[in-house]
Amino acid sequence: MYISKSFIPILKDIPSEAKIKSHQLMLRVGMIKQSSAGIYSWLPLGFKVMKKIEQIVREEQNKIGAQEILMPTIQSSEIWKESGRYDDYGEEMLRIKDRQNREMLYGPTNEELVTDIFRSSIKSYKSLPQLLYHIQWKFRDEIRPRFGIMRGREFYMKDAYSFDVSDEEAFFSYNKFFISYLRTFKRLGLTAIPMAADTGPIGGNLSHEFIILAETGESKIFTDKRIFDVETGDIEVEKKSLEDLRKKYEEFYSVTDEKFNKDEFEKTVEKKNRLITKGIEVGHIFYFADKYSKPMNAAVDLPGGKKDFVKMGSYGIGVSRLVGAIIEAKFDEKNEIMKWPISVAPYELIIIPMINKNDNTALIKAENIFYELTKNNIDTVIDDTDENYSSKIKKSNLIGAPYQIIIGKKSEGDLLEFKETGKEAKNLPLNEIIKTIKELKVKN
Ligand code: 5CA
Repeated sequence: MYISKSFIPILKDIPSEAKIKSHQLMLRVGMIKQSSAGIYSWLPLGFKVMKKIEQIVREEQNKIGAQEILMPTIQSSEIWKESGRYDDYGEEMLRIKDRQNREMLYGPTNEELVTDIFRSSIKSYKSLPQLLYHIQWKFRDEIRPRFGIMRGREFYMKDAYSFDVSDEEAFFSYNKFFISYLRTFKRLGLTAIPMAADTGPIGGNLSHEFIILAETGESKIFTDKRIFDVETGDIEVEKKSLEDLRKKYEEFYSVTDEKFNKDEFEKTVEKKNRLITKGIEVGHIFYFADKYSKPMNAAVDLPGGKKDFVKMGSYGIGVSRLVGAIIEAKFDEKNEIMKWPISVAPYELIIIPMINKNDNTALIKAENIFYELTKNNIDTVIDDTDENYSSKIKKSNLIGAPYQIIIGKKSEGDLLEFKETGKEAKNLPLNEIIKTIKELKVKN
């Protein structure tokens, strides 16, 4: 793949409508294009990053035994009337009428739809637990869409749902998602802190938001700094160790503003450990027992012959929001260097041949290297434009490939000029470069 043929519409200046660095960078390197308020097209660079994030989210869901399904974006109003949320949801729900005049809606979340799927097939406790998830576009007619894809109207979400026979089993499911979220965000190069949260329109009484610190975040948080030092370690997915892990976090006061209580904060957290700051909510989990299963009559047979409504929870990750959240966490605005974690970088490496008009030796060398790297599954692009060295490096820093190979005077014979973005260059043979990158990828 060549930069000259890629659809990467880079802008010279920072677009004035963008107020935060993730929105600025995403517009500047052409990751997205606004289509209407809070609704975006994803261009190749942005789409690649989002798909890599999605895949990590998927792998971590699969690891705890969640099963992937795909539910539609358009839903019938009938099930929402059954749960009682059709009116409650208010103006945020985009309501549509089909040609038969039937009331439909563009799904803002899927508790009703998944409960309907569940109740049509699962009748016995023997089939529980069921953990189902989907990764799908959602629509919420947000009153104030802003900050680009951070608060969009149409956005991409991983949404999971758990069905259990008892509260105890349901907490086990809740804790499985809790640990899987910590692992997911770690693989994305983020430190996300679980914080006790309000349940809002989803309902229930147990809920955590997963927040990453950022001045531009929309969530105000009140926390005991020591929560940042909690070690997750290699936790087994079994009841006791998951419970212990959640307790380790819950030892420290850590809440969003809806749950904040000044007296409690000051009583439980020593002054030196208090942190009041802002953050971005990248995930949110809820336990709401039979809030939906009861009105929608989703019950299973129990061992003694009785029947009971299943106990449910739901678990969301903002996949499209994460693209912006990673930029907020990793973009060095002053030096204009984007440091994507290798796990989600749009390209893992950019080859920068310094091209002379009448001599294509550097380009041919670049193509040979490209071939070798691609054979080793290293996601690579060649900057074949005729720009000068500094403008190519500048572009590469904005796109944010973690590594560069520069083919110019300093790459001689078998030794190549190899640079980790923002650091000093080294001279290394290609097999060493491949080894370095592969090792880093395994760690991720
Ligand atoms: N079904 C429940 C639990 S999964 C649910 O919808 N939860 S939520 O409302 O908290 O959304 C889940 C995640 O989606 C949030 O943590 C956030 O990361 C993301 N999200 C929510 N609204 C938006 C939005 N308007 N734009 C971008 N991402 C959003």
